[in-house]
Amino acid sequence: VEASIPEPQREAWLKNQASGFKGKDEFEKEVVRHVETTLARSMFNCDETAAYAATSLAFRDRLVIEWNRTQQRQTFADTKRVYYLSLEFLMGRALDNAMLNVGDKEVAKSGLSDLGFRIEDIIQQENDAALGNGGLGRLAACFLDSLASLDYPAWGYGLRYRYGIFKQEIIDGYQVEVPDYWLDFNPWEFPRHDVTVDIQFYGYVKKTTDDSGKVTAHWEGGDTVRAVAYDVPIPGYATPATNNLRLWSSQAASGEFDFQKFNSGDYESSVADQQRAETISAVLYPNDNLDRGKELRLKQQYFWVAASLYDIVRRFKKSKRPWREFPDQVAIQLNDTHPTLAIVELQRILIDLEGLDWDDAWNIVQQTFCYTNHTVLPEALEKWSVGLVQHLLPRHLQIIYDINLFFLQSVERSFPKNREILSRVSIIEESQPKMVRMAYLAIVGSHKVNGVAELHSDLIRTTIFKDFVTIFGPDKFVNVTNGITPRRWLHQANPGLSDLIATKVGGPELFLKDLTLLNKLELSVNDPAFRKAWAEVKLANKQRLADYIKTTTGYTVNPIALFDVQVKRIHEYKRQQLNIFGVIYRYLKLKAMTPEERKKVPPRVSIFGGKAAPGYWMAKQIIHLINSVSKVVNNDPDIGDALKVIFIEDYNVSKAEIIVPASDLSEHISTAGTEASGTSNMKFVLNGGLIIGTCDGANIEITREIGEENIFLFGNLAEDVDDLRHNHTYGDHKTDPGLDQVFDAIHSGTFGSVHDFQGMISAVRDHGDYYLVSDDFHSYLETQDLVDKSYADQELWITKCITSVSRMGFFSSDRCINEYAEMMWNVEPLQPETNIGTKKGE
Ligand code: GPW
Repeated sequence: VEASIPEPQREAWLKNQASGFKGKDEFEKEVVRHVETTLARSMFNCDETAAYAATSLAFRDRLVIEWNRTQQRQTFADTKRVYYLSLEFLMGRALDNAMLNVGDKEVAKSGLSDLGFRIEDIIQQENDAALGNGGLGRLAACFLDSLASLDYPAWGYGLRYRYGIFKQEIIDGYQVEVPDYWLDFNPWEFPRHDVTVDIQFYGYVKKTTDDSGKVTAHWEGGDTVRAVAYDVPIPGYATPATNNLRLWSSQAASGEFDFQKFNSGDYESSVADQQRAETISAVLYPNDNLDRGKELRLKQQYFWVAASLYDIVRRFKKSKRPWREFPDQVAIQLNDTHPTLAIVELQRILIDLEGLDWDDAWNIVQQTFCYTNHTVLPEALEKWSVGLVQHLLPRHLQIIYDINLFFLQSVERSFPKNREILSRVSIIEESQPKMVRMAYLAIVGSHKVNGVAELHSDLIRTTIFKDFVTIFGPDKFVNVTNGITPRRWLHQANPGLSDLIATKVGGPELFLKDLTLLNKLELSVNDPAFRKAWAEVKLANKQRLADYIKTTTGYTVNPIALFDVQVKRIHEYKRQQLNIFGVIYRYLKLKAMTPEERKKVPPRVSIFGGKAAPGYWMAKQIIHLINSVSKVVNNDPDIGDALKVIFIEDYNVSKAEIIVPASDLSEHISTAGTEASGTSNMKFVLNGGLIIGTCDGANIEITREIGEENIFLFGNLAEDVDDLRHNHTYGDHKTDPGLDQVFDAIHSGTFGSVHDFQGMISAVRDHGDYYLVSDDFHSYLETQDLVDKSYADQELWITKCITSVSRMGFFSSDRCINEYAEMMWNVEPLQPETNIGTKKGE
């Protein structure tokens, strides 16, 4: 159906184009209008929630205008687009970001004040969009911000979960999960009830042969579920460019089937069908760095991938280009292996539905896809049982087998008579049951594969993907070190520091667009007024966190104390246990001191936060120990301000925005070789905090950038981990004596029943200490002592902080996105000035 308005009627449209508010009076008018009409309320019935809604709608109106223009511009320009496929987008709140990017936050501030509200309170009304677990999901969100800010024509594709990551409550020291029903009111999404795709599951494959002998496969039968698009505008900073994030929601495919059931009185079963369909996009799987192989998860993956590809192909087909030009128009980035079925689905579309030859189709597929690996942990590498794939996606399994056959044949040609390599690289693992190795499929179906920090990229090339480097050559495997958006993680989270920096390096619209400009700060490192202002900003941020801790936990912490922070998902490889054992050691030492001695110890606040996957028993035990230690230490009259231990409940993006700017020291202490990159390490340093960390992930590059003298590194190196583990099992291995003291204290019941923490102790003493907690304990304690000494010299400490910030420009996600664009996607920005004009007949 032609939806375009004919030429003669367009004048009426042009003269009535929407524009959004200009200036404070119009802003106020728009807010009042939205309260009174959109929300049907009044000044006698306008709470902060309503003010939030109306403010958001006023900014949304402005956003949407640029969004429409950007989409039109991209359509007319007809250039190559990037599609970022991610099962997770950990967006956080949108209003503050919209105000920053649309501009006019000041207008909103004074307008809201006229209307009786404080802008900070209004911003806090919004629920976080928490459609992700941790680093991987937040990286996707930072990438969307950079793609828009750099004017790249790009779309994100994901799932519209009804429930994001669960909310964490701590009850009696234990984690309790509460559902996150965030969609209650969400002004940032636009349902597109006209953009739907019907997705098929189960069924069987029939093959037909035509007169020329060509065989075609037909996937028939099974169930159908409808995907409905929900679009979220993604505004760029200091550019009108506004990209689109399309999230799919599942519904029952409206069918006569349901209707017939309903009419025949089978109402309950028709409702059950409806609910089964809606289940697909109902909830985010809460596992971080862990693959559990659940059927519903595979359904989610195919549902999202198939809907997204249908959409991408539909858009391409409008251009009427030949298929071989598909990779000139489309780059698809796979965020980890979760969307790997997209490779198989595109091959299926091309051969079964579009009639291309296998080889032509496969060339197009390989030229289209790129894959990012985010972990080397074996338990996180996705595998699906052949039986499950066969059952759910029978045609896809056939194609996977064919991909594998042709791949292994080509390997055989290059490495004749090497049976070993064939079984090692086979996409099908010949285990019981047989498994599809998704990472291998992703590598074979892509033209580039990247790791997310230098060490990690080296590790994948030399360990888990070694054979593939031999087969495809080294150029296929590249590194793109992760980054973070300075808009949210400096300017929004830390306006005090951002404003101070602006006085030295030029306005925010300069350094927030080119973060390397921070290096100008180094010229001011000895400027007394600047240093004083720097210290004041940090103290104010610490006071803000101290207030937050007081209201949420009841504990009083002294903002003068060193704030030592570890906030991230709870995982044995991230080693929160090392941190809390270190805290216990410190506590025991304090207890053994005289009051006079204790007064000389630099006071510390150890702050933890993070969620455990609901089924991860050991991670839950770690949370319980932290809370138990917190209770004992914080209520011990001998200790006072010398040590406080705080667990912040329900760590999420919005809480990170309060916590990150307030840290003096943050902990990034994973067992060497296990954390692919880490990204909060970058956030903390960018906000003027120092790091204690292992030689792992991006810590190594942070060290290279800021200088060894500005970071507290400790522990064993990645290259020694295997030998150490071997020695745990086969050598005579003793627990570190300091750690033994800690275990003795736990055993004596100081922190409650030993039984509750026995698992954590056994992991070290009896089960091989896989994460090297004991091996690194001494080095960790020594380095913490060095931290205390350094912090005592505040002048030197501030010099370290300022110097570090000035050297953090490399870690902007803008740099990352430019690297992806050049090395992997071959796409260029589309400058908003370029006025392509209106095509005839469009
Ligand atoms: F296992 N990451 C994550 F690789 O947050 F899939 N969740 C995950 O499930 C995985 C990785 C996966 C993280 C890495 O742990 C972290 O080191 C990295 O900085 C981040 O992904 C972004 O690359």
